[in-house]
Amino acid sequence: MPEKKKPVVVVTRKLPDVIETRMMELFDTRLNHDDTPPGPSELIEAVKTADVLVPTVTDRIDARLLSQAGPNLRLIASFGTGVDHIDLKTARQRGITVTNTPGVLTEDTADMTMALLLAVSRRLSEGERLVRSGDWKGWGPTTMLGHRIWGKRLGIVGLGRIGQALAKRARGFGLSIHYHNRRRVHPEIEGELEATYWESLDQMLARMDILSINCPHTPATYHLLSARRLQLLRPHCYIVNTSRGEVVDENALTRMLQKGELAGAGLDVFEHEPAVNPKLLTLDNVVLLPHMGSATIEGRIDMGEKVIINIKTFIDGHAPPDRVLEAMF
Ligand code: 8YV
Repeated sequence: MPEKKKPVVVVTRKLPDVIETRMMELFDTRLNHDDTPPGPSELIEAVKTADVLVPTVTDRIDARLLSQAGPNLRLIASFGTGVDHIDLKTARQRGITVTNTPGVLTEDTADMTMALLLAVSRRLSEGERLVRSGDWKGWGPTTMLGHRIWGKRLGIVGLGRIGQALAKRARGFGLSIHYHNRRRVHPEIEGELEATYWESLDQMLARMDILSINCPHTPATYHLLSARRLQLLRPHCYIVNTSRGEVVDENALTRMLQKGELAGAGLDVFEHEPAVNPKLLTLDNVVLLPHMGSATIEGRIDMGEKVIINIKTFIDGHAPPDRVLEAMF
């Protein structure tokens, strides 16, 4: 019997070696060895030739690109949890299944959120810059004072998987947990986290000491933290974002930080990545990271394994475990 033709899988970025090796064994895989993000023409070529496309957050899979897809493209197995870079509606209309990699980056992202929360409130980056500058004159009773987080109120916008993992950690640091969600979480989870639900985001904002953004970016959450809502936060409040830059109006946030209308911000994500509002770079009260919330070796391998399982089950004729449905977002 002739051997079944392997599906053509186009991977847009460099993935961990073990993942790439396994993909080469299983599929007719086209890798990106030097990790240069593909330009528009390379993406068009990819969707024309692939049976399966494996993009990441840095690839814009919009309606225009999908309109150029060849008849073989049946699956987009994204390497990542967020799917705001993919036009899900157009994919569905064209009969293309979309999968993602949920669950495996929850703990790493929650760790990074907690790290940013501490870094901004205790001025870690500023302190480090001071030591490295050689200008440190020694300990002083009133130098480098930050704010205590124990006993403060943490408002979580989006108490999903990552939000809950953050809440568990934050409780250990003595923070009380407040949250706003589209839907209230199960009473058992609320009880376990001793979390207070705020149906009104506006009301919650006005009462928090620290705010963490943990909801996905969707049309409904674009600029959820608008200029008007940011104004509801009190001037001593810190804001942390490890979700997507688009959820917060970055210009409005920057203006408030400049004017001292907010105490500080810890940002791992930006509205126009990799571009960062240049004014943010000049501020001392912000900690800025290059979208590294889930960047652990273990996490990347787990994500790759999820991608492989999704492709394998799909080509074997089954529903892949991490199918993304528009209604989920
Ligand atoms: C990933 C992320 O590293 O998965 C996500 O949604 O934001 C990141 O942590 C990235 O998306 C990989 O494509």
